[in-house]
Amino acid sequence: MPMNRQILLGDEAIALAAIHAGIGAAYSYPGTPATEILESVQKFGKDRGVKAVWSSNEKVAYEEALGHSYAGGRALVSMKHVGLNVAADPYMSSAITGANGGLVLAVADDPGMHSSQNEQDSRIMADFALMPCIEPWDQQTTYDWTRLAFDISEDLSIPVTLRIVTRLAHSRADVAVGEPITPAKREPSGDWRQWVLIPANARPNYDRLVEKQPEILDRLRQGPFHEYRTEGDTSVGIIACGIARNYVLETLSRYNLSHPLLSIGAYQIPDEMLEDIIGRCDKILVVEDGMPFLERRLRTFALMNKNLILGRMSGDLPRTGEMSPDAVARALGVSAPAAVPDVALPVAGRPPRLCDGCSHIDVFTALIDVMEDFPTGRVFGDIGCYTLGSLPPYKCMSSCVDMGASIGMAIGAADAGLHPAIAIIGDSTFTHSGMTGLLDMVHTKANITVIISDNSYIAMTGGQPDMATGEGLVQIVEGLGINPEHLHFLELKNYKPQDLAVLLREEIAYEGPSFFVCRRECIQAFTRDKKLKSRAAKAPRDAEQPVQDVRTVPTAKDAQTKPGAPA
Ligand SMILES: Cc1ncc(C[n+]2csc(CCOP(=O)(O)OP(=O)(O)O)c2C)c(N)n1
Ligand code: SF4
Repeated sequence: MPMNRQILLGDEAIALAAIHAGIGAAYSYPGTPATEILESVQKFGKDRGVKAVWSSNEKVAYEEALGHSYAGGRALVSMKHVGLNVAADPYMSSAITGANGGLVLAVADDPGMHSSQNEQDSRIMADFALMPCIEPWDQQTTYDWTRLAFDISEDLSIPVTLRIVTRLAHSRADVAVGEPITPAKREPSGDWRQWVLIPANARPNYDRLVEKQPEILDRLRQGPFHEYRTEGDTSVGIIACGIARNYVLETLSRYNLSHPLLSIGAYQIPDEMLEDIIGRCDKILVVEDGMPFLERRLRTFALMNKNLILGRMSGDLPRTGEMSPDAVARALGVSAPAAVPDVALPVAGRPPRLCDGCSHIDVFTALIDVMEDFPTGRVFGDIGCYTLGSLPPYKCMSSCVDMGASIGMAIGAADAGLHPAIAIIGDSTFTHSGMTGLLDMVHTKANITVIISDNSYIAMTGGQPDMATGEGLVQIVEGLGINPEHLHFLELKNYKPQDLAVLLREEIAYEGPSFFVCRRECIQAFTRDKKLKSRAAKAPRDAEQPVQDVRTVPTAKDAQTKPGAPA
């Protein structure tokens, strides 16, 4: 296969490989460190007719990809690890429906929680779903194995999970890339028993999934996913999963060590490889980024010899956080000084803060003013730039748990007698998973006040387009049942925070559900788009066009400026 070489991020390698494997569509909801996967499909797939869509949340993204696969096309769906919780419902059932066109889920975990609320490990999700899971160890294997994952998905008629971690997603390396292929067009699936999961169909489908497990193991055994070097000092053998292989190789080379090394790049793992290294070595060090997924399994094998397996659970490696060569070195009993000496940082560390001029600041200013009257009241927060409202100087947010949790938590707290219970949520978080909370609020006539702090973008993840803003949100909220008398839409540029505070006090006094949509654009994303537009206007032919999301929903402003556009 002819090759050319490119320097690629792990996320870019996935996108390019998926395009080269002939996907017709890619779906995602942004979330670090996976955001750049869809952005790169938009960039690389622009001229190839690949549809690249930001979905309203990860569950919808997964379902769209599954539908594409059903219809016979290859599809990529990408998300961060917590997104897979949101998509867990279709994900688990898709193991039973199986796939028609190749379907690959690229999920980016975040060990060390660089930008996440937890450290869960998607290998466990794939194991739970009984799906094949591939875990590349560098950018080259990311590219090669993503391509292979589509073939495996079609060969075995099952979605394939591709797990990467932050360090791989966000670092660059030289990658040999192959020629794109155009896979043969498949007919839409015609087998209703496969796809209609009523119990009478689901039971035999589930049996088939269980029976398929040895086939999955065989297929993964044939692939290039595991590498076993038997030479070296057998006092300790090392099993390294995914990117941890790099940390081990770096440590062995830095300290001139040699130990048997089994590198694992896919799950399930052939028993014979594990048995061989366990039989060959006195002790086994298991190095994996994320949770002690394999180590736990090996410990059960090795119950008779409790000291055989070393790793996160034995305390030889740190139980939590990102893996590193230094941690591996300490586990192997070597601890020379770090290769990179400490250098004085040119700038002092600073806590994160909202940008000057950020519209969320107006909302927090009003909230701080109002909450001074209610020392026992609480503001339930959500995830986005506005989460910074929990930190000084605002300190006016009491919770931030998962996307969309603010409204549900405020309802529960109000049910427990807490007053006022206020929820603050971003525009994208609201359309991602706040709307169902709003339905509960209306249905139970919950005595809470909700504020959408609407900045017209998904700012936290880099300013992707949102699903609805301004009037569009007001229509959704009204359509879901909020009484218009207690629904306020404030264009913040026309209001002072004191005006918002007055209205908030009035609605807190009202016993029942009330709602605010407070809108002003994110100053960063707005300025970026303005620059891109003026650059494009100056040189319409040559300008690098801003990447267009095929599903950018027209805003109320667009509707006014573009007659006839849907609102
Ligand atoms: C389930 C899940 N998916 C994705 C993310 C990544 N993420 C964090 S906040 C956010 C959306 C923020 O947008 P918005 O609510 O509009 O607030 P803004 O950042 O614009 O203030 C996203 C996508 C996440 N934390 N959890
Ligand atoms: S990026 Fe936008 S939303 Fe986020 S803090 Fe800055 S101005 Fe506010």
